Amino acid sequence: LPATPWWTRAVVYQVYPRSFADSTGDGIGDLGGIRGRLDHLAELGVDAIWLSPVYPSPQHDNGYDIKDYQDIDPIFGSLAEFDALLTEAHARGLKIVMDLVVNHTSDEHPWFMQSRSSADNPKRDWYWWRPAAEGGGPPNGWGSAFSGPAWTLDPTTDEYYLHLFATQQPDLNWENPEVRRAVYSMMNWWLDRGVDGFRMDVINFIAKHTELVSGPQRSLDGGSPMGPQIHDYLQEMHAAVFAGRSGEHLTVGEMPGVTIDDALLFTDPARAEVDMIFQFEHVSLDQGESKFHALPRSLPALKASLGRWQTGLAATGWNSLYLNNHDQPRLVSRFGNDTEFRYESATLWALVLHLHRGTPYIYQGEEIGMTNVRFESIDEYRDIESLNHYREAVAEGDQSPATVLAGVHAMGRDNARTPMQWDASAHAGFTTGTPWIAANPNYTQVNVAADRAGDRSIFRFYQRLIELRHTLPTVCLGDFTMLEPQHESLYAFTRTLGAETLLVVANAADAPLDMPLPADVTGAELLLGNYPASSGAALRPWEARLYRLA
Ligand code: TEU
Repeated sequence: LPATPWWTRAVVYQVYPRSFADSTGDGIGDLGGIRGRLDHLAELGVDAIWLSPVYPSPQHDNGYDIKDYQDIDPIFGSLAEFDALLTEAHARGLKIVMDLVVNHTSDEHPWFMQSRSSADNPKRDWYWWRPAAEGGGPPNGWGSAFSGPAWTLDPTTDEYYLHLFATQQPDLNWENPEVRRAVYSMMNWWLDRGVDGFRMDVINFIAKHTELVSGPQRSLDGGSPMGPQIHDYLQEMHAAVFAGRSGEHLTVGEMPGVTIDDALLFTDPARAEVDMIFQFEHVSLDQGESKFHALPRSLPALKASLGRWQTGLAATGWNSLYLNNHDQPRLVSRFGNDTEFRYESATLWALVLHLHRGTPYIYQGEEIGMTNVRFESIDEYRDIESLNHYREAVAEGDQSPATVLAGVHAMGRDNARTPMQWDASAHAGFTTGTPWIAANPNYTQVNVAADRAGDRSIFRFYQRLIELRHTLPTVCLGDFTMLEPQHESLYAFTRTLGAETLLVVANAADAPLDMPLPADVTGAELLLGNYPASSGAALRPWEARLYRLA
């Protein structure tokens, strides 16, 4: 067997600290809360934790707006508490991967406060400042991901600054080598402290298409502002931060809008850029004119997309595998049936995803089948993206407020951000205080304690999947072949390594599927399934099976 990096055999668990566990009673999750729940993660069996941002922040975007890269926000704890978390995690064999948010800072970061203070400040060029376009208005037509223009006029110097996200998230100018050096030195500081890698927020956006930055009015229109210098920056970062180290790190770049060809360049180990990326193709298929206009879902389209990425990165590079995270709706609500077949469809997608080739990511609560939430009023929502969208769309008046709210129900990011459901006690056992966002009312049924006590436990199913990855090289490295790509409800594929072939068959539908399986399973061993053992060919609603073929 080829010697492959540790992350080819690993499963990563994403913690969104604000919503995971509150140890102080202030209603906001914190590092103490995570420490108190490390056994949950160790028992699940994951190899690494990716922590969404815990740095000091005004929290306009729940920590993705950072004002100090080398400290911990007091709402989450302190550096001492972080060190304790790291030590305790490492003692359980869990690595900790930090979120690296360096496309932008908070507008309260001292760098930006200096930059905005005068046109000749030494840090002026650390951000994107431009005069108004000829005839007035923003320098170009780019829109912010959170509604409105991507440029804000700053009265101090009467120039605009660029922010691809919120007004409070000004973009750093990576063309300035001082910016790059400052970021690398901060990364080295965290690695020296013992962290095990970085998940890099919108890292492909750090390189801007300069022609568009200064150029004519042109909308971003869901396209990518990524400039060609991106590969130079990532190679430079690798050389300055990772090259001299042991290699036991993980780097995963979040990259909206990239293609398989881009991904091949980013993840080819010979190019020394990043280990893997989060791509967005499969989570964009059901988005219409905006992410809040959900389109009907198509299993053949989803299979075609995920299958293309499997094939595309088979010989070179590596995939990361996810169906939800803190920005996406809950997978069981989006791709499954979160009422009648919640257990079956949650485990079906777990089996399907974890048997693809790549590194699987579990988002907190996924391991117990947490669902989307439907708050009755927009006042119960907290996410800046959803709130801005609601305000703008209602003001435009093309849709009724109820229709706009329905879009938020289906696609809003708060679906993923309600408190982790630990047990049936008040606020799902997340806090003894008042949570910053209400718990999903279904916590009385859907919670860790109930799941683990039941005879159909989603948590135990994930445990088994992780165990399989840790023990069967074919799960990690086997070649992927999609079967029946056009079928409307059957998700089937094989994984082959040497003499061993694994078969996945899954019926992603509420109705049973009575057809011959796409491979001969005579004498095959059923390694895992989400229904009581059966030899029948018919697949029951949301039934999924994993066979080792004879
Ligand atoms: O997200 C980047 C991104 O492109 C989207 O997923 C975005 O969150 C939004 O949903 C677009 O519709 C990253 C972080 O994951 C996200 O939480 C941050 O808000 C964003 O960057 C800015 O830092």
